[in-house]
Amino acid sequence: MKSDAMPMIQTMRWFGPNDPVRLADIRQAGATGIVTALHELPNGAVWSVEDIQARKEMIQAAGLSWDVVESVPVHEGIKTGAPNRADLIDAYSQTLRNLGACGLRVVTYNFMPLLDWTRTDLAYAMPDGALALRFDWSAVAAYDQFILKRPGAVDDYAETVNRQARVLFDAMSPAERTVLERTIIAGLPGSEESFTSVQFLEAIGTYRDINAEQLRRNHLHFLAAICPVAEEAGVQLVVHPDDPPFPIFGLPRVVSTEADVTHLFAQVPSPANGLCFCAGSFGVRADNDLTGMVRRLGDRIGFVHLRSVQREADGRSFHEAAHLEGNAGMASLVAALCDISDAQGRRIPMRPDHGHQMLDDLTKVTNPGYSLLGRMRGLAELRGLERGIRHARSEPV
Ligand code: DNO
Repeated sequence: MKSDAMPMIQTMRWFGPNDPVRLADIRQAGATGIVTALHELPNGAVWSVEDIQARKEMIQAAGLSWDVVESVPVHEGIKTGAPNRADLIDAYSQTLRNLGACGLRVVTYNFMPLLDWTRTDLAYAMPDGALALRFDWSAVAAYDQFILKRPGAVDDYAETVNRQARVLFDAMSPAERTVLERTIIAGLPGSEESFTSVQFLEAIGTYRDINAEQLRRNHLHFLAAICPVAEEAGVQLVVHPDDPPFPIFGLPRVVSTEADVTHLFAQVPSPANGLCFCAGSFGVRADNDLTGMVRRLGDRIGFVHLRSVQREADGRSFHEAAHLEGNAGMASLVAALCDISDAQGRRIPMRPDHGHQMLDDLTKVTNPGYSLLGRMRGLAELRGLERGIRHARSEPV
């Protein structure tokens, strides 16, 4: 028997004391760790040692450990390179020092302009009656052109998509149009930003002079400044990829592919510069070879989101499949994760990302993607998969 098995650390995301899912529920679901943030603080605020410590103790009192911070949001001023960027980076640095002082070791962030993750339908019915999250490119085009009315939007979509968008929009009731608008811009859990369409259009204007190349420069500027601080604080920063992994609403996205992240690591080689490997986000692009990416980027991966998307025919649209279904190829992905963690001799925290709204959760108010039972199913399937893989290799499990 091999003695070097390094099973993944099984965690679940928790949105803090206001989350309808309780810490005790997460413990019963089988996770040992929590992924959370001080969601109540505005972007850019310094997280104090006292606040961090209090949250950590609350988690420990429930018999769990706070394994990963998701996220310390990066202020828009850092992404756009605003005049106060240095002050904003100072504040971020102080938060990292405080997290490090409290024993937090992995901090997730993203570098998506304005929007974090985005969907167009939060209740897409699966054949078994469970509800999934869906991203429909024609619905994005419809919102962009007919509700947001972004100048030039029509040119960002193929002719066929524009035709479908028109048909879709014309068939929608005013109430359905409002739901689409709120779904896209009101902020999904963890996004920390929320807009009306008027505010969103105005905010898009702040990116007028920022193309992908400039956004990349701003990201590298942030990393070059922050990684030495993170190293000193004993913290690894892990970037979450763009979700979805391509530009939307004319806003650039620069953390969408293997080449994107390899560039970041080449330019800022600090060990504090890491990756949150999100299978669902990268997996929307058929040209992202998920298993190969895990094998090649393994030493940078500090945190893993396991989720599988089902890509749809137009190459942009997708919905969230059950964790072992869809396009991810979850078995080979988990096998690769076992290999890299064993080879490096370290346990990597994972969480079942999102889940269907199902069973009793269908009648409850839940955070989209973060109801308990669907994620519990996901965790159960994923931990069984890992166990089975390790058992088949005669590793002690
Ligand atoms: C969505 C999440 C993202 C993620 C951030 C990281 O479910 O994966 O909101 O937390 O992009 O900063």
